[in-house]
Amino acid sequence: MTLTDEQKLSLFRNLLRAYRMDEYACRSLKQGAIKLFWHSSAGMEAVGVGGASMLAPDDYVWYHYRGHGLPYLLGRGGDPKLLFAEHYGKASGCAQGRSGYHVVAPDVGIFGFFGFLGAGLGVAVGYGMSAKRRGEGQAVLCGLGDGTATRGNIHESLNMAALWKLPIVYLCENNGLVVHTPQSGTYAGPSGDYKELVESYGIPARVVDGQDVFGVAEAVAEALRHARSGQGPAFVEAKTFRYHSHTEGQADLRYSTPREAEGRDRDPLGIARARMISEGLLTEERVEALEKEVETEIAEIDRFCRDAPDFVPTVESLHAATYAS
Ligand SMILES: Cc1ncc(C[n+]2csc(CCOP(=O)(O)OP(=O)(O)O)c2C)c(N)n1
Repeated sequence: MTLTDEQKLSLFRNLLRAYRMDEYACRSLKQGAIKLFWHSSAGMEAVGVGGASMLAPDDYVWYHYRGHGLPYLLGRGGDPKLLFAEHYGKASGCAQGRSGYHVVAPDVGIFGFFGFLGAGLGVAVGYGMSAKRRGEGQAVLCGLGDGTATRGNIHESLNMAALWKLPIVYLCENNGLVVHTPQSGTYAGPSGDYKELVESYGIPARVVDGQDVFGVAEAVAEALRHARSGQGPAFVEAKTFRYHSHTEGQADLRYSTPREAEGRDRDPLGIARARMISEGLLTEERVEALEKEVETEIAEIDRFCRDAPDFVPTVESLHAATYAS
């Protein structure tokens, strides 16, 4: 699949937004404006942005939790104001501030998230079944980390999706770390690729450079074509790099070595920027102008979040959000 110039521009713009908004989230957490925590996606934004951008409007997404779904939400065209207001614990957040960090955006096919890693693997099968039964060509994008890929239910999910030929694209964000344990301590597969495990279920799998937003987008677009054709699921494994520690602000989880410096030569924004300029799709001045636009958008988000009314928990409101009656 060859991306159009328009698609490349949109991918670049959303990557830039994901990148700068992650920085904003890290700052806001430090200032105490974000209440709970932030699992930064810094260094990994190209995977969610690239993958989610290739979906059709009525497709479904179960996102990988880094950046709390922000790269996927932006790729889908969702509204980041509501995500941030949720993190600020505001009543105008996407879950009325009740969750503090779980993102829901039904307008773009994001129906929630689970604190329990891998739960989305099972739910994606259900969404895949529903899409297949309705026969309207919908697909499901199921993001997961490499640690999540070592959970037992990966087998149930891959097995049933393959058996029932469900239209699911798995997008594995392989950053080689589970909290701070390297992949060599969590996965026995000899090559370190999940591809070999996935292919044993007869599911086509591809390993791509997760730092290249265009490469991820092309691979996911191809995988979606396969999934929609009735041949069953496909798996894309994006090798990526996490800059920050597991979550922001947890001193005990800080790296002893500066990973950020280590990964800078594979920086997703730097790679995309260089490519856009070398292909003549952007100039330095235009990139600067886009940076300014994103800065303005972030200032508006900040104002929106700070001005919004707080979520005030009451027994009734918590009950209403949890039970049907
Ligand atoms: C079932 C379950 N076990 C453990 C955790 C705690 N936990 C949260 S994130 C995480 C690491 C996940 O690693 P990975 O899937 O590779 O994603 P990454 O953080 O590397 O992007 C763990 C162990 C959890 N949320 N759920």
